[in-house]
Amino acid sequence: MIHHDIATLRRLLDEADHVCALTGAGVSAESGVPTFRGDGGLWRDHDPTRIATIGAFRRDPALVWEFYNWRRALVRSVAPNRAHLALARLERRVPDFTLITQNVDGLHPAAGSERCIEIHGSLWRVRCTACRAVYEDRAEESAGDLGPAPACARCGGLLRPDVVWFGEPLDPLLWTECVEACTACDVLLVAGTSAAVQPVASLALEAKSRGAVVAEINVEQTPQTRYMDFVLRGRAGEMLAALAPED
Ligand code: BJW
Ligand code: ZN
Repeated sequence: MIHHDIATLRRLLDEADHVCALTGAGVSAESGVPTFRGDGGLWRDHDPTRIATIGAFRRDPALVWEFYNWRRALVRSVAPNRAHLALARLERRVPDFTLITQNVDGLHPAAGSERCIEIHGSLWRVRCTACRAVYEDRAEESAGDLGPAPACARCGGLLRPDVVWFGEPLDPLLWTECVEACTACDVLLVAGTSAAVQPVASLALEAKSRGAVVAEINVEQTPQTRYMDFVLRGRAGEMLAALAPED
């Protein structure tokens, strides 16, 4: 049976020792960051899920960099929203809290989340396709725009965003942390994700099979809705603020 009652879920969160949250692009939507799928997902005429691939980068690195430069500039101009802030508050209230985000925008850390696994990487790191050097890079002076073919300071190789594209493996250490957190948690909140991308989507079912209470927070139904114990149908900002209200 699926519950829809915020007060009951809030009580479960108050009583829980181990809580996880898994977030996706919908959590940043209220900050003005476009999601990948659904309305408003297009970048110019391109489907972002076709640009965020290693194949696209090999074919046309300048086009892929144009997309990432555009996103970096966009994210620099926005701020964390009520959803990010509520999850940062929840972390401070729960004895053991792990936030797993698929988002690469850095808005969870910016909101004050300290234990945040950015499992698909970060817009604010780049790495060299030749020597694999990794650079933290916020490009203050260029407003986020690294140009069409940024070069490695060490070897001159082509840099790429340090994100995980389709067909690429996740960082194995971070992935192990995600699985451990989801198998040990009492409650898992799954917010603003279409649950379409593996292996991250499997974490919710893993948590459920280990006995966690799983709750979906989304404006729409997902393929996982029917497995949920709680479904809060609405915007992540409003729902998460109700689950973790300000003192
Ligand atoms: C709101 C809201 C509001 C809106 N409030 N809600 C098993 C079966 C089939 C395929 C595979 C499989 N295992 C692996 C695959 C292949 C592939 C995959 O999953 N494909 C499927 C699409 C079919 N997976 C991979 O390739 C992964 N790698 C891998 O498995 O490696 C294996 C390997 C091992 C060894 C060697 C080699 C390989 C990697 C996946 C990487 C995904 N990368 C991206 C880009 C990251 C960089 C970047 O951001 O630029 O990650 S793609 C994109 O999708 C991005 C996102 O993190 C990810 C998930 O999207 P998300 O966050 O769910 O966003 P949306 O837009 O889909 O949904 C938004 C949701 O919010 C919607 O539900 C809205 O309703 C909701 N919403 N406003 C609340 N206000
Ligand atoms: Zn290099």
